[in-house]
Amino acid sequence: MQRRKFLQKSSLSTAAVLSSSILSTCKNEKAKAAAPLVANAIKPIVIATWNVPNATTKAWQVLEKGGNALDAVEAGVKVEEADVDNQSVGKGGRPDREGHVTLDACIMDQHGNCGAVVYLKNITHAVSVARKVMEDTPHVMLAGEGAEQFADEKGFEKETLLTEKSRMEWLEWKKESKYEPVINIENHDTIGMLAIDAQGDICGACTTSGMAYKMAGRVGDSPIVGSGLFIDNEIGGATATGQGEEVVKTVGSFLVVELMRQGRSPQSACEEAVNRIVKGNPNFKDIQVGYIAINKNGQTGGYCIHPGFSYRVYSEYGHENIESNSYL
Ligand code: SD4
Repeated sequence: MQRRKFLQKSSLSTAAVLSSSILSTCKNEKAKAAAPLVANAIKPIVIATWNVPNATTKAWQVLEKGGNALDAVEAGVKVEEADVDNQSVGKGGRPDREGHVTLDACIMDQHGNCGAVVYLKNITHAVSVARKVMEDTPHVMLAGEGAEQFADEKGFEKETLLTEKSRMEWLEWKKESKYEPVINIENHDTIGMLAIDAQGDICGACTTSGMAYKMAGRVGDSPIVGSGLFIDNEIGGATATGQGEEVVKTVGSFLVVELMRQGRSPQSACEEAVNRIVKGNPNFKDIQVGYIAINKNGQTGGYCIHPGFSYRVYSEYGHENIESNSYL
């Protein structure tokens, strides 16, 4: 029932999207820019990569009380960062091939402000350090030792991020030392989250420990604004999961948002972004990438290369895990 209501509401808001795409065909560029994208908007709403009910519930609780989307996405992804059983993000993450857990994260607000940390060690809540970079520095990204020093100055607690479980798995991996990313190993993982608050503002966050057994120093897509995450408060937002190198090469999340700007639905935009990765890539069957997106109306979409990726949506019309459609 909840799902039906959710879908009905989603298709209701299609009317608004349709009117905006009709407008977008008119010759007057100014009229195009003024397209009423927010009629019938579903808000508040939160969407996150993978089946992360605890994270989306946390974000929803912030939104439900009238909190803003930035606080919601930060609070939501922090749940996964703190969860030692989630071995793709935060504390408990799988290490690089030298046994170090290094975190990448970014956050973006409704004004186009963003902050990111890359190759951060010893701090669980990388997303909160990223937010401090955004709010308290003149920069958008801090890396490695500098990021850790900044976190220290801001009072973040230092912790050992490598758990016994992840350490034992790494020691096992070292016996063969083959870097072969496992498709859908995450099942709930690197978390990318997008939210629209009651004011209609869109914000997003993305946080990860990166690909397991990556080379020391490797940085993926997740902290790269435009690749792992992108928000344009007039249009919508997108975020990515999976093999970051492919997302970076196609500037994936920015691409999804730009396609929505051109009138595509979130679903269609995610599909095109996956197609860009697949097209002309003989190795695409060895790669998993998944995108999720939301537009200003609260319409959502997701798409991936391999089956097995899902995303979670929470709005007043329901809280559900949606199996993403896939290229293969
Ligand atoms: C990365 N995109 O570091 C991240 C990893 C990931 O599910 O999403 N894993 O490339």
